[in-house]
Amino acid sequence: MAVDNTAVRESQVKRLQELRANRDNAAVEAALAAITECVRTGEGNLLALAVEAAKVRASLGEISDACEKIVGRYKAVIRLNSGVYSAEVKSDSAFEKAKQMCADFAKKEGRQPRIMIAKLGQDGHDRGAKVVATGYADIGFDVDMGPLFQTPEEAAKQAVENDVHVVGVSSLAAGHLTLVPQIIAELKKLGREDIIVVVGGVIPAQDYDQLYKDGAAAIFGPGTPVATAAIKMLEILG
Ligand code: B12
Repeated sequence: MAVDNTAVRESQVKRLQELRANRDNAAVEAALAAITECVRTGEGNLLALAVEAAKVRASLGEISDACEKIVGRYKAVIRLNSGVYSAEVKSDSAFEKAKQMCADFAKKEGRQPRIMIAKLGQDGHDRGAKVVATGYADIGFDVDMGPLFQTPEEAAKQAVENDVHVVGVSSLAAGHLTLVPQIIAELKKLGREDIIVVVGGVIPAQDYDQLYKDGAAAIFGPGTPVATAAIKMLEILG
């Protein structure tokens, strides 16, 4: 089934507006203040207070914000391993070819090809991103791993600051039709249309045409061998 990302967002915004218009806002404020106080003092039962806030129709975002005022927002750190991929595929001919192309690129350009793997929006699936980040590093790419939950603007800024050749958006939560054009537009705003954008992850076949129209240089779905994607990217860069 196709997910219409814009329609989902619009219906969520509408439901939140209805929720806020039809509740006792003073009761919500009091319940949220009790949460903030509990987090500040460490006294009381936070779960019970969150349930009370939900009963008076506070949203999950508001409940999180009430905690965040004191403890800030949790930042997930993506940890990468290196050498795992190369240890497994030593004698693979595509892997050897990708390594050679990478070396040729470095000779010509004076530096390794550099890729930033980006996780945009609310998509928390980080396994594919980690797998490909490790694989490309073993092939010889310089790899930057963006944090989870970046906005397209933040990711484009990081890509430009690090002067990457490629941004690889890993998308598994159906945000690609919105987020990919946005990051391409942000790169353009920063004067770096030359940075190519490729997309990996779970992308339904019927969305490929639109993504190409939006400016994606290549799309790599589940099961794409890492070396095959690397060769394709190096061909595009070449
Ligand atoms: C594991 C998993 C989860 C785990 C994620 C754990 C984690 N830390 O990553 C958990 C349980 C948390 C989860 C949650 C959800 N999930 Co989930 N999940 C999966 C599952 C089963 C496997 C994904 C995976 O790890 N694959 C293994 C990795 C190695 O493969 P990969 O990511 O595809 O990467 C490969 C390629 O795609 C490509 N690639 C990927 N990224 C990149 C980047 C670049 C640059 C390149 C070149 C290539 C590339 O190369 C990789 C190697 O071949 C898939 C189903 C599936 N079979 O794909 C659903 C799936 C992705 N999930 C789905 C959904 C709907 C959700 C939830 C929204 C469910 C819910 N209602 O709460 C939440 C969303 C949470 C969030 N905030 O993101 C849907 C997405 C539907 C869509 N895209 O239209 C899927 C497809 C299941 C389905 N059939 O409906 N999920």
